[in-house]
Amino acid sequence: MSVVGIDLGFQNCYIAVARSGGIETIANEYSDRCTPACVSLASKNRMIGNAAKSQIITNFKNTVHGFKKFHGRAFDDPFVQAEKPKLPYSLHKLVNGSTGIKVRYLDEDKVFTVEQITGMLLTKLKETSEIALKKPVVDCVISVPSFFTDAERRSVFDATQIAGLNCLRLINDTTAVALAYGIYKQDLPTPEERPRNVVFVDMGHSSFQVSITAFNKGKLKVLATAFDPYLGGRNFDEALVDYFCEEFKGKYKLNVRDNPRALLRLHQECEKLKKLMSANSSDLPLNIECFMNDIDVSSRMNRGQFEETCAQYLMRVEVPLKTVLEQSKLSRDDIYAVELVGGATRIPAIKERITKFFCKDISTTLNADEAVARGCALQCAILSPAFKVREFSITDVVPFPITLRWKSPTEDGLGECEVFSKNHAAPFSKVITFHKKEPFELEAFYSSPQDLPYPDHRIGCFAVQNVIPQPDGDSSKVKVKVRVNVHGIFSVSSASLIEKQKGEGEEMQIDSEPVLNGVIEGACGEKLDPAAGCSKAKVKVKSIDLPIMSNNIRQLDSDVLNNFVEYERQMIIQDKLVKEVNDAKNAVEEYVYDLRDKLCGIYENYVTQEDSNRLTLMLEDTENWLYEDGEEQPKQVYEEKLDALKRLGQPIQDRHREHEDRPRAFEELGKKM
Ligand code: ATP
Ligand code: K
Ligand code: MG
Repeated sequence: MSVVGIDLGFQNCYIAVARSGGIETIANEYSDRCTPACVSLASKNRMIGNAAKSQIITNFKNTVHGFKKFHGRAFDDPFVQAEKPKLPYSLHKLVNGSTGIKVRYLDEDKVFTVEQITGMLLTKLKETSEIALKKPVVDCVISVPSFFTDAERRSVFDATQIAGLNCLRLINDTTAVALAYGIYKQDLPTPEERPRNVVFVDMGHSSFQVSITAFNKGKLKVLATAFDPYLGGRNFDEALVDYFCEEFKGKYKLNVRDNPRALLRLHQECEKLKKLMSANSSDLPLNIECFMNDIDVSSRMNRGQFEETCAQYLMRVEVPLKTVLEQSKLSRDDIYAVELVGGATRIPAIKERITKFFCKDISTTLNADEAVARGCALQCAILSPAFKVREFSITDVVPFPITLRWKSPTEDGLGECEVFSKNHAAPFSKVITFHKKEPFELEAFYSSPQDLPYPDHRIGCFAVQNVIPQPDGDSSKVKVKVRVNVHGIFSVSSASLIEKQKGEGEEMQIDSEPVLNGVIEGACGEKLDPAAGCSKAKVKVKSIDLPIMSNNIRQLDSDVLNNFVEYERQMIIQDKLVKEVNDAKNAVEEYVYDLRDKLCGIYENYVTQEDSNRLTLMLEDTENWLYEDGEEQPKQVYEEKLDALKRLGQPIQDRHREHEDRPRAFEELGKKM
């Protein structure tokens, strides 16, 4: 069983795995530990990660990036509508109202769901881990922003299934970081002592998250989280792009926004400039050759100007810091350390604001880019029975309060109750007792829509079926279990009807308000509520499971999901075929160059002039063929071509090798004698 953690970033993804030596982040085939969250569709195959990133400008209409926030969102969602004009690729409204991504793939117009696109990215990350671990990878833990709502989490979870992964936990970014911080600390306070409170700050490309976590030996408990879901590195890039677009309009009379390629190039250059300004406070140049209409553009900026240009974003840094501190009910003096991760926290002005707010030097003891992935891998190791790792219990929080509203067709009893308050411990199950004579419906929703970074506060409807009155006509006692599971996903997970047994003479109290009993779940699954199904008085009861029909849950139907799983498999096969053909073609090309070099080099004395001339001619023909008729051929044709060349090249190589080996053999012999 493999142990893999994936940081699924808006811009950058990282993979960490457990190996004998411990947790390590792994590199992809480009020797890069960062895999860009980028998918490029083409007429024969897909490119994913680094290969896709290099297509951003050349194949801009079909190269998809910046899609993480489309998870769980409707096409008409204000955020999606605001992103749409800024994207080089097209969005499309799907039949169910969600956000589709329209591209050309295999020479056809195709609309993919965001689950499919993230599924493709996860396929790539899965393959990368399989290559590193040299075995199949299925089990993993994947990070999501702490502010992701039910719909967004369900959507990411669907994507993991499309990629054939078994996601043991969707873990919040800042919680993964907390685990990476805490698990190796030898000096944490004992459970009886006051905990060590640490602030974790993560600003990535798209969002800003903060948590305060309390550590004791062997456990961490998130006290509170806060966020600005729309503040990240990309806002700073965009501010620079705006600035230079304006400048170039006056200076060069260029309308950069009319030219998607130029705009994308400017974006890339602005991001580079932004990073340079983090390390350098002097004036820095921005030069782009042949930018638009054959014009070279150039400009300059320094850190002071950058901070001025981005003032509106820098102002927002303090807000979540304040919120998280208030929510945790701690004072600044209770904070042991402030740890920063995420690329955008490297911006000096952001660091300064955080330092100033907490009146504390900030620590960067964690790897800012890899801490999330490492935390994910650690969680995966803890959950995996095959791996021995220090026990470490994790208690996370519910980011937004959840309320249940219930109604039945004829009974009055319409009511509602907040089942999970803000910052309630999670994962967590609760049992609610109802007294009902007929089936009823439970509607779950987020009860503070004003705090929700998501336009729709509904979670879903759960119909508790087969409820009947007691034989004596009384209401039946119905126990309903609601939970926020390890992924942070809400559900009404089970319901049962408690039937009084005849002759036991039970006097039951009719509750007007439902009774709530809570049980903390273990990190890896469900523990049963000890109180469920048996009443405290010694009354004989029978418990009957009731079916629950869920409705309006924003998750893919199983048929649709199965189709996507199958389609992803086909695309993987297609990519593999294309790769094999390309590899076969490259092998011919390489052989041509290699043999040509050697014919006038090391092979010179092992081939007659006549044969050499003939072979050189043949190599030249082959090279020309590769650019013409041989440009696109089946794999077999390339293999045959290579074989034909090798039939002539091999004897020369053999003669050369034999000659080289002979003196060496004598030497060996000499040593032995
Ligand atoms: P998210 O967490 O929002 O999903 P992500 O995890 O992909 O996004 P990170 O990899 O943490 O994001 O950070 C990427 C951002 O950090 C980019 O905006 C990048 O430009 C920025 N960044 C990286 N290095 C620096 C630097 N030295 N100075 C300023 N910004 C930087
Ligand atoms: K990242
Ligand atoms: Mg991130």
